[in-house]
Parts: sequence; C-alpha cells; structure tokens
Amino acid sequence: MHSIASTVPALPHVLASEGPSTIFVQRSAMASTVFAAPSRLMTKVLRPQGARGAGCFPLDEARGRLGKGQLPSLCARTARLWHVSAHPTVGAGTVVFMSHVDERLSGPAAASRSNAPDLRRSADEADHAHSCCAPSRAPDMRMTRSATVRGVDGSGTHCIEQAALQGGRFLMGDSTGDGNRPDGETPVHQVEVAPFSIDVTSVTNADFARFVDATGYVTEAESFGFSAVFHLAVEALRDEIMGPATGVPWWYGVRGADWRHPGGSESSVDGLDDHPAVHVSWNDAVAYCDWAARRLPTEAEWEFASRGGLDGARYPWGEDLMAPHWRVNIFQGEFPNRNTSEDGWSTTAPVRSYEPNGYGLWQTVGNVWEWCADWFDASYYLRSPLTSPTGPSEGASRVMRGGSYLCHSSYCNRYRNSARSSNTPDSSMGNAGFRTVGI
Ligand SMILES: [Ca+2]
Ligand SMILES: [Ca+2]
Repeated sequence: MHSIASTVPALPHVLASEGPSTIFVQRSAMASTVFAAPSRLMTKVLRPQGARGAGCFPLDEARGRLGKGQLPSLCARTARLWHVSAHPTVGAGTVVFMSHVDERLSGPAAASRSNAPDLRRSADEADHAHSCCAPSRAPDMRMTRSATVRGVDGSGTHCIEQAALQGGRFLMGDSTGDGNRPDGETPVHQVEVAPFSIDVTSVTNADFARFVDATGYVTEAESFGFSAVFHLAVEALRDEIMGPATGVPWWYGVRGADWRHPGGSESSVDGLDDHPAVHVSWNDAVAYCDWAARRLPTEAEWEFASRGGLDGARYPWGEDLMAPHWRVNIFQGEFPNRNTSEDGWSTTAPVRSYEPNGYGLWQTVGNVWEWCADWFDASYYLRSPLTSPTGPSEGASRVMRGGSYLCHSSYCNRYRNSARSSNTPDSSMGNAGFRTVGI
C-alpha cells in the first residue's frame, strides 16, 4: 500500500485550526475522560491556561464545571480521550482533547442526535463517542441507503471451524483497572452463559465472498458509496478521498472503499482470502448470519469466549502483552502517523495469525473489531441479568469488541477481553468485521 500521509493534516496543523474545531490540551497523566465543547463556549467558560492548543486546564476543574452544568450535557456525552505519546508538538505524557462539535448541537435537541461523526469534508457536526476507534456514518447519509438483499434465507454454507463451548459462569468486566470508564467496563459482575459454538476466527474475505456470490448482497458501504479508511491504508484516486473525518483526521471517508476494496478503489482483496472481511456494517453482518443460519454472539458470549477459560485475565493469553513476543495485531510506533508494525502487520493479518486462546479462538483481541448482537449502553452492567444477558432492549449503536490493528497502548487501550466499544449499525470501516455463533 502506498501512503498518503503527506496529504493528511498533521496534528500540529490541526492544533492550530480555527472555528468549531477545538483541541484542548491537558498536561496530566491522570486524565481519564475528555469533553468537547465549541471553542467559543470553551473560551467563555474555561480558563485558558497555556499556550498550546485552544486551552489547557486541570481535569478536576473541567469535571467540576461539567458537574455544575456549566457545559452542555452533550459535552459530557461526547467525551473521548487521545493520549499522545512523544508527539512532536505536544510532547510525551500530554493528553490531548479533540473536539469538533457544532454549537447548534449544544441545545436540547442534541440529546436526540445519534453518535455520528460526519465523514463528509463539508461536515460541521459531529459526536464521536467512539470515533477514535471507528467513525460513524452521518445521520442524513442513512436516507440514501438502497441496499439490495436477495437470497438471505439460511441456505448458505458456513465453512468456519467451530469451538464448542460448555458455557457456565464467569466474571464479566474489567477487574484490572485498565478499563475506559466511559465505556462501562465495570462493575465486574457474574454472568452465566448457556453452551454455544462459535467461529474460531472472524469471517474471512473468502467466506464473505461466498455469501455475496450466492446472494448478490450489496453491503452498506457499497450502497452509500464510501466507507472509512485509516489514512495510512488509503489506496484511492485523489478525488475519491473525501477528507478526514470530523475530529478524527486519521480516518478518511473514501469513495469506492468496501469489503472488496479495503483501501479504496485502487486496492483489492487479491491474496487476502484468509484476512478478515472488513467494511462490513452490523446490518451486513446480520445479513450474512441470516444467510448462513447463524447469529452474532451476545456481548457476554463474546467475552466468555475471548477469555478462553482464564478468569479475570487482561488478555486472552494472560496478563502480559508481550509474552514473550507479540501475540496480537495492534499499532506500534507513534499513532497515527508512524506504524512500525513490530507485530508483523500494519493493517489486517490473516485470521490464524499468532496463537489461539484456551478455547481455540484466534485473535479475538486485535486485528479487527468484532460486532456483537447487543445494543450498547455504558451503564448496562449495573442492571445486567445473571443468566444469558442480551443487552439493552434498544439503543443507538451496537457493541463492538476486541479492538483492532489501530489500537495503540497510548490512546485506545481496547485490545483487552473486557474492553467495549460501539458504532451505529450502518457504519463500516476498514478495521471492523465479525465472527458468528451457532443458532
Ligand atoms: Ca500491527
Ligand atoms: Ca478481533
């Protein structure tokens, strides 16, 4: 893949940007949350303290002001964090707050808006609750969908090896303290799942091609005409690159990017038969499941399976990330512009890379995010039932688990058994796929 890094706005440039795009710099390693606000409001409410970015302030002060309602609720809801290690401008250990919030979203109507950073260059509204992991489609884009679904009737042949799990009780949630508080990885709670069988790998390009060949299914990325591609992975003509996603300049909307063209129109899946299918939305994954007479795992089933029988462990293989070598495909180097790929891969890896966990599952963490059946709610663990939880009855986004090749220890530490994220069910991106379970 060729790099278009030279065309990507470097973070120092973004730091100097004007208008609704605001970056807040906070020089405490203790920060565990982020909030976003229009620059006008930020200037008015918060005390600018530094020369870097739009404002520097102690996290406690920011939290206090949020608690007193001095910032719109939207700001709290959009909270996200980017740790920047050894950033050329900001410096090691600094926490950068990035925001791209339209002031029109600060009013009462904001609460009803979906989490959906806009992938259009002209966009001026965004709410990127999980967009460090994967940007979402803009709400108005959903009106353009015209997906064609034929033959999705349970007649398909699913060829992925299965692990038959006995089920049982386990402790679900983060017991290590590594969790991202806004993600709702706690409280740790006991959950019981029934026996189930699950794919030992995520669904590959070869598997997904078999489905599409049999049904003529058109994915949402193809219907919308574009999908989200990490900037270093773009392989597209210049006029197909829609520009950086709002607030997350390392994600580009790319016309022509879809599961057959993971980097854009100039890429293909030739030679990638055994790589995970990506640019597959939650709706697309469910369509595959319908065809194959399968279903997506519940979030509880996914975590039970990923733990591989190791109670409370941070990773599927235990506690140490390097044990003694790389066992997961994530991002090494300086995110987002320099990936040293020490683990062997800069984007997707073949699904049977590294070693399987104790249940025989490969790469539950890292490589690609995996869609789960549940709606996402950060507070769900507070009321989750003991037996076979299936998630909230409604929501705006669907759970994704396991992190991806873009996870970096310094800013998006979600390549853990308990880590949670989500995206809207029509969103697709180059770092998300799925695995299925038996009905
Ligand atoms: Ca990697
Ligand atoms: Ca994975």
